[in-house]
Amino acid sequence: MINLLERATSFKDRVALVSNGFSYSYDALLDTSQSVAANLLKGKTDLQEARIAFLVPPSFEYTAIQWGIWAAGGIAVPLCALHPLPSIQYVLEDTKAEIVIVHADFHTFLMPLEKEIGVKLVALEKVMQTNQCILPQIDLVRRAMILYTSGTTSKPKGVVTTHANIEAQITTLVNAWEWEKDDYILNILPLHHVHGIINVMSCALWSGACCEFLPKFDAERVWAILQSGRLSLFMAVPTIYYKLIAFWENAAIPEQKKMSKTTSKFRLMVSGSAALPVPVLEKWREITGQTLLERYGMTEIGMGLSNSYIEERRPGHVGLPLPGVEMRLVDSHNLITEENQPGEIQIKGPSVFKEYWQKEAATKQAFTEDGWFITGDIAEMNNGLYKILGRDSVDIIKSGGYKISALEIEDVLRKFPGVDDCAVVGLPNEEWGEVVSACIVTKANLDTSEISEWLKNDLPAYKIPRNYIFQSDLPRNVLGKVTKNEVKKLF
Ligand code: MCA
Ligand code: AMP
Repeated sequence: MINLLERATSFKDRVALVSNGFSYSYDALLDTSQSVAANLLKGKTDLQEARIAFLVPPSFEYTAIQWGIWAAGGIAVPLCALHPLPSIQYVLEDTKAEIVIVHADFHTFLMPLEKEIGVKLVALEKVMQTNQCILPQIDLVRRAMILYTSGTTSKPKGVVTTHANIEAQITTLVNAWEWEKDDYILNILPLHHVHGIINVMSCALWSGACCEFLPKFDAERVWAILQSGRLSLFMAVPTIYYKLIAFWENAAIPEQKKMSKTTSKFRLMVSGSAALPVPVLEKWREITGQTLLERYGMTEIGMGLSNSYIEERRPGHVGLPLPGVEMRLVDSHNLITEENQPGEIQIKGPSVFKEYWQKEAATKQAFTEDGWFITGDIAEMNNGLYKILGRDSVDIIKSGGYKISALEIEDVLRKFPGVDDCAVVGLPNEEWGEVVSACIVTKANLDTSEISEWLKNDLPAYKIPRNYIFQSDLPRNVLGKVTKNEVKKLF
């Protein structure tokens, strides 16, 4: 049994998960995940890294399925509930998943794929029916999970982590942030990304703590839960803190006082996945008394840098490498050892992913010859702590904590009738970090709401441009390459 599941045997009747109004013990989670494993194995001794996709909202069922796949020797491929069918089809074809475990709410939506690509849909209830069998021994070096991440290629790449990678990602954080079994955390993040899966859910379950799911973010409901008194930890992306602050500001003064009083008792609140604007950190501190701990991570590495749990948490900075993480800053020629010199972050260590799924060349390109993972993020050391300065690629946009490839949106947008060419950029925005914006070259008279509606056939809502401009040509350099920094200035 992998260590995360093995540890759960000692937490027995402690509450592991709170989901849809019910509490589930560690014993219940283990029992159900073993049934899932037996139902998936169907007489086989080991799934031998078969890819098992699942489209299930954050819930007890989600976790039981993830653990069941792991216990049976499969690779878990969580699908995103916000994605339109073509994005899901891409993941299923790329992973060659033969089955998708599906929640009833998504069954009709996924049905066309049974015919289209021959994938088999299996109802969640069926795979959770009580069953038992002897489970395989799983070596930690085996592949455990594939998460899709956008990058500098149009199509997202599957980031493969092993059980050992996942364990390293979890234990680093459990130690650094002093997780304990009496902790209680709310999970409001999607469960197809590291932030929600590892930092929140898996760290809680490793520790014998409790994780409560709220599948859809809603500022009013989050504030109600934050005030319940049962939570000790909270983790979110900067956009969520921004939205919670806006809700607090609109509340009546007695309500504000109540909100502020309960949140001041939390043990720790963390922000990450995108730069935390200093005014957001300051406002949150003013209303809750909590200094957000900002950390830096990436799907390929888990968490890399973190401000201190005990010592200084400096606004606008991401702290130092976490224990077990090796980090260096490099510019085009040299290793950077001095303060205030920008360089690219490169990372080594047991939490770094194994490979991009079936993309040997891309995997090779992502590492230096001596094995450092090239993040593409630029940072500098500033008075003893690191500060993220930006990214080396203008084609990557961060909006609401989601990483978005401008190239992917451009590829779809170019197919819209009347679009001769286009360039997609991220414009700075207080609430979202960056907002997807499109500059379109056209001779036609195009309607932007029609374009947005049309794009939704292929792209999830968070990738749809919020600003459009029309131009007769795109700014280019002498080599003919579109200069995106010039495009940004056009808005
Ligand atoms: C939604 N809207 C947007 C965007 N998204 N507008 C501009 N830019 C966007 N990106 C609009 C919608 O169209 C809608 O507009 C309104 O906002 C509400 O939409 P809804 O979908 O309900 O939004 P939400 O539920 O409030 O979503 C905000 C959110 C979500 C909760 C912040 O974006 C989110 O869950 N983000 C977290 C992503 C995450 O976990 N990333 C971690 C990956 P209208 O009202 O006009 O219709 S990073 C990671 O894992 C690494 C390792 C790390 O470091 O952590
Ligand atoms: P992803 O792998 O999709 O989840 O996104 C990882 C990227 O998010 C990193 O490469 C950074 O660009 C960005 N990121 C994560 N945490 C922070 C942070 N605290 N400050 C700035 N950027 C961040």
